Amino acid sequence: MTELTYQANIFPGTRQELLDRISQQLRPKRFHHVLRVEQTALELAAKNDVDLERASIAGLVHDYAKQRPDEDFIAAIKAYQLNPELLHYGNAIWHGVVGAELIKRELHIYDEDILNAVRHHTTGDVYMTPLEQVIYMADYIEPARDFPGVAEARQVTAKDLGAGVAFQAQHTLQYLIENGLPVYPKSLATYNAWVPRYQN
Ligand code: DGI
Ligand code: FE
Ligand code: FE
Repeated sequence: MTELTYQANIFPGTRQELLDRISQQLRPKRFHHVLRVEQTALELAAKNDVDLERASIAGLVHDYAKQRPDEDFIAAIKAYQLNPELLHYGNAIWHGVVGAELIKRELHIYDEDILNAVRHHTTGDVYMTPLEQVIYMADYIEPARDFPGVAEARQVTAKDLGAGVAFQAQHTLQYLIENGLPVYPKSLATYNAWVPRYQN
């Protein structure tokens, strides 16, 4: 387990202070998921030349808002004048897109690469920086994830981060459609941007 010493003042405090803030927001099971995502993100970051401190912080905060009540998200969508279309979705979409706004204001993290990694960690996006790709994939393949295909997802991602993104985009869209769930437009855009590109 890697415990980074933060040096870049991206979060105004120590890693332990960030852990304390996050553990106040999350039940233990979710908190432990977040720790595993951080570790997986550090591994993917090292392999893909991504800044380790940003990978650690983004991994730790990516689900910061996951256990907030719907009213908090609805209030934030209105207060910060986010796209009103968001009101048609729910926690699955809000905890990333709206969660980033709460992280900015409550944790004083202003690094846009980190905030975008949080915003896009559930749906992906057409363009994703290497850090955004690392967080999107770390969340999907952290060691406790157990779904049919996770072993292949880990193999593909170890070989090529972008191919991992394509794998997840395809399988998530498939899952949503098979279960009759609403597809957030960005999830479809992610599929179109990434999946055909990786077919050979
Ligand atoms: O927060 P986590 O559980 O760690 O993981 P996540 O943020 O990737 O959320 C995964 C869930 O989000 C999974 O159940 C599928 C769902 N999801 C992803 N894209 C969409 C979506 N749900 C809806 N309704 N629409 C989407 O486009
Ligand atoms: Fe999440
Ligand atoms: Fe997560």
